[in-house]
Amino acid sequence: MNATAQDRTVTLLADYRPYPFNLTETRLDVTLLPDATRVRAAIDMAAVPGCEGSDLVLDGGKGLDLRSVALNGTAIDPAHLRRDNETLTIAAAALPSGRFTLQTEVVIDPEANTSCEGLYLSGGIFCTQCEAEGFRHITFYPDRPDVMTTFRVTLRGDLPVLLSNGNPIRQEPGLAEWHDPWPKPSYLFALVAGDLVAVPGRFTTRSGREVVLNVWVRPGDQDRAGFALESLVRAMEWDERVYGREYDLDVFNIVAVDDFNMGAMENKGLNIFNSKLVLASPETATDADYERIEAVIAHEYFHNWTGNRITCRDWFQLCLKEGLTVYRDQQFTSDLRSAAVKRIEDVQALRARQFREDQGPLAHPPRPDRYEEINNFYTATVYEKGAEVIGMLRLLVGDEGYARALDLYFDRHDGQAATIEDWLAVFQDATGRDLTQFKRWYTDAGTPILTMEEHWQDGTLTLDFAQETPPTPGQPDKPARVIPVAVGLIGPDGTELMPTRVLEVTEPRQSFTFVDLPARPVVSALRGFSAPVVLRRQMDDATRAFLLAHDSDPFARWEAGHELAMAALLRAASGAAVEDAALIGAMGRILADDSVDPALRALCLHLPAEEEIAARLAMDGMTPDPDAIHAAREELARNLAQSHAALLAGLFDQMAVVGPYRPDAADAARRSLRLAVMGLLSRIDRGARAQALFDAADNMTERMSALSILVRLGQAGPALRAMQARFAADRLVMDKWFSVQVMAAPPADAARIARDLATLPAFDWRNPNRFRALLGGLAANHAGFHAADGSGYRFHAEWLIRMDSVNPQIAARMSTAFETWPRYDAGRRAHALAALEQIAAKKGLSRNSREMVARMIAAGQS
Ligand code: B3K
Ligand code: ZN
Repeated sequence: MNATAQDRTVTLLADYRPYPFNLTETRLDVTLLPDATRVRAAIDMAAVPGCEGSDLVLDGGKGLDLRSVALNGTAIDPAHLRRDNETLTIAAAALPSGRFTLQTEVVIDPEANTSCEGLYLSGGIFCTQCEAEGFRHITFYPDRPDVMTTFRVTLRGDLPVLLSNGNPIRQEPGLAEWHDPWPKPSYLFALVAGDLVAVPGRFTTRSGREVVLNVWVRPGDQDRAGFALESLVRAMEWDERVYGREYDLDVFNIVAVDDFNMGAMENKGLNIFNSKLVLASPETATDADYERIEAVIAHEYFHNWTGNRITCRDWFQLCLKEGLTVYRDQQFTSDLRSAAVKRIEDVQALRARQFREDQGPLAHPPRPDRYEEINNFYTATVYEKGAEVIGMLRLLVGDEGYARALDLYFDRHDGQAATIEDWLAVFQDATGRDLTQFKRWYTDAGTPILTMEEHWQDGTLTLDFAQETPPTPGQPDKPARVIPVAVGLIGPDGTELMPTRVLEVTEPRQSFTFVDLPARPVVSALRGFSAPVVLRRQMDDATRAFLLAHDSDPFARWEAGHELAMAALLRAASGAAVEDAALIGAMGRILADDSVDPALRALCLHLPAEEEIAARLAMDGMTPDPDAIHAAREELARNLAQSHAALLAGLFDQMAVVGPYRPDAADAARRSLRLAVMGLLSRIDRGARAQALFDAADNMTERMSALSILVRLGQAGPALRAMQARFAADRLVMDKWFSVQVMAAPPADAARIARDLATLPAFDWRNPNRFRALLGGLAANHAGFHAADGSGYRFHAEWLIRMDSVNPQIAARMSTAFETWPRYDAGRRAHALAALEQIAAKKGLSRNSREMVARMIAAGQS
């Protein structure tokens, strides 16, 4: 590729320039027809003082069939118009001075749009997805987040329901008019139209505004929308109580659609959701689904303030809204459910997705400074690490400082498109703390490795820290960051010697001392996972077991157990004999401890995932062998089951939940322990309990857990057939049916099973959920995806190539299955590289996939 051609595709943070026009109102008049929707836009605007003489550049792609362009009602001389593949430019010479109205008319074809971006049809329902750059597929517009204005929208069409943002102004058969009084960028625009029914609710804000709530679903799905509606009310109450944020329109609409590229979208007053994050019944949704629905409903609602009222200046600032909104939804779930369990789950997810990203070719900072395709940057780093960074900020400035800073943020930036610099300035101004060094968390990629050594002498304990962040693409050297390390000291009898203290490590090497200690304590470090780092310390199994038994910090307690299991697995996976006596003893004690929350016990029982073991081996400079890792983990699970057979059998009975299914945290906790126990017992009971539970279960949580065991044991045939017969018409359940068969399959069979499933008529691969179910299921089967013969890689590459022409966002997203390829052996690397090169060679490959695959291939050349 020649340099100029490549340069044009890259967007740089350093190139940001404000838009030279101010918009004051946008009026859209949309006549909806599946194959020829007419969009008339009238945009009131004026040149920004000092920018008179600028050409008016509007974004808009090839899919817009331009019928007319006028200024103040007069058609523009075509000599003043210029169009390329991505823009329409009106020459400055044609623009009136002062305020003017630009009018355009385009015709688009939603029916032909398979990308789930812009205006498209999902199961006959018109819907939109405009973030990040979808609005430009609907009409010509300055499609960038710092251009904000109010919208008036008229929708016409022979459709029962016609929805857009803001408040309803006029509703009559075939026509609806909406007005959104809050200035917003185009990425928050939405319309939905079709045959939908509402599950209604109400909410009165604390200042007395009456808000009509609706969850819109397809006729027949009403009985599965109640939990989403309840979750919305809980989120609205919580945001008032905890952040003092009220809702600001007369209506709040949520719509569930079946074809959606991600979880949901926070369009102002009209959130659009993937139906899997709205529809739930005990028969069809698992405990994890319920928890996720509650969290995502809250997340999108919370965006109303963190994202919509205050948005991002440009897409490099994405973590400004996403990191903060994830942080807020995590707080919400902690408050409503178990804070300890939530923290552990979040750390597990962070390590599985974000650490993995940081350690591979796709590493980037929470605030990147270049991209080719912004949709490739809706990542774990931007979202989850973005949230961790806020958690650290809070720890450094304290709860009160955080509350003051947030109040100032809302006061100062309401109605604005802000930056990370604005965000940090608010914290500096509210608390007086200098955040210059802290900012590196936003600008530098990579997970710091923090080494801690302990020295004990005459009642004084010294902790020596050293920090180092490995190089990441484009960032070879990393200066030291500020790392808050929450530390506790535990005496030999298990008592805490002091309240938890937060040490601030700011230097490459730094020491802290604790004096006048009566006896050498056990150090509990990185409590609550106080910073997203890898902590390295020498610790023997006995000390880990001690922390698992005594640590008062639930995260640190779980971590000690996790490390105990990890140590045993690392030894076994690198060929040493399995030594698991310490783990087995410690597990027995925690399992039998009825004072410990069953959910926490369940988490302790889950052995580290194969992917995590591989990551750890790679970080320690070894080449992970997926088959050896799988075998080691299987053996350890069997040993645990055999050693604790009676205890586990007792717990399985004790944890049975009586009465009808309820998705609340207490019942879910009991189920989680019972099902984790069943998983271990299946190693010795040949799946007898799983089969019995599958046959008797009245809920999807138990049914799926049982089914997964049966698949692993290779005896799921009848269960799979029964499930298919019963749920054939339920897309969400059938997604689970596809996914479990590859995810839990014996690794040697996984790729073949995936291939067979892909031939079924029910494999409606254009549906993002179905595609993700199968390819994501295989990617989650570590030893299966990384099969030594390359069969997993080939399967993926073939389908990614196919999907790329239909839905580039999904293809690019799913290509991340390959991001760890450089860590494996030469044979696997050759297969993976061949698969990536096969994708790269595809004619007409999308910008999305091209960028992802090029970044991953580049890792092989360094
Ligand atoms: N803001 C959306 C994500 C949009 C993704 C665009 N590819 C959902 C969310 O984070 O709430
Ligand atoms: Zn979000």
